[in-house]
Amino acid sequence: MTNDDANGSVSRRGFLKAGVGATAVSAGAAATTGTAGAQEGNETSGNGTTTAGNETTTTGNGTTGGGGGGGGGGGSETVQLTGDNVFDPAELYIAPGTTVTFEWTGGNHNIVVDSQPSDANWEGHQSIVGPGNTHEHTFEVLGDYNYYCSPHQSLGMEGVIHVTEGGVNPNAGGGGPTLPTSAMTMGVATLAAMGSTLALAFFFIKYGGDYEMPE
Ligand SMILES: [Cu+2]
Repeated sequence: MTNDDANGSVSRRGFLKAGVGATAVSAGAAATTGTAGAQEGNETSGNGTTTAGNETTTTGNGTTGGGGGGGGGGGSETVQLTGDNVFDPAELYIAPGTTVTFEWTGGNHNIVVDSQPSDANWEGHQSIVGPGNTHEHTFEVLGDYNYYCSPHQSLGMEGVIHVTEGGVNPNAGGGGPTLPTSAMTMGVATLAAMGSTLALAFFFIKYGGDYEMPE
């Protein structure tokens, strides 16, 4: 309706002016669209990158959460010996030099070291004690430490501590392929968003130019 009138009047008022104007508008549109595209690109790809970064960080958290260590040495973790007859957490990834505190929170348990690196010297806690007791050990040697509670081993009260560089859980890398996939999905969505934004910008500028031209 109004658009038709406007377009009609533009075409009636002279091709020459419209032609020159259209060229100018086209150039302007190209420039402006380019700017809009660049801005949009910055924003969207910035978001995309940030999201990907967050996800990567999440992986890091997962790794750190599993290992807790965070930096070699000085770190600390806690494993509880609970009334449910479990070590909590039963599996731990820590960096060398991390001190693990075992806390008896319920029931009577002990800590028998089943296996550990040949040059490690963790002795565990042979005597069976109850809530309120603690046992500390600083794990310096890389490798796996398997341990169990002798009264409850048959119930599955077993644990393992993995001492790895940086406390990294190598299995957490399995989540890796998921990240690029979602990053790619994000990238496609970003491109689609950019494309539609560019199209919108183009039409806005084009019709906006036609409106202003009649003065
Ligand atoms: Cu036990």
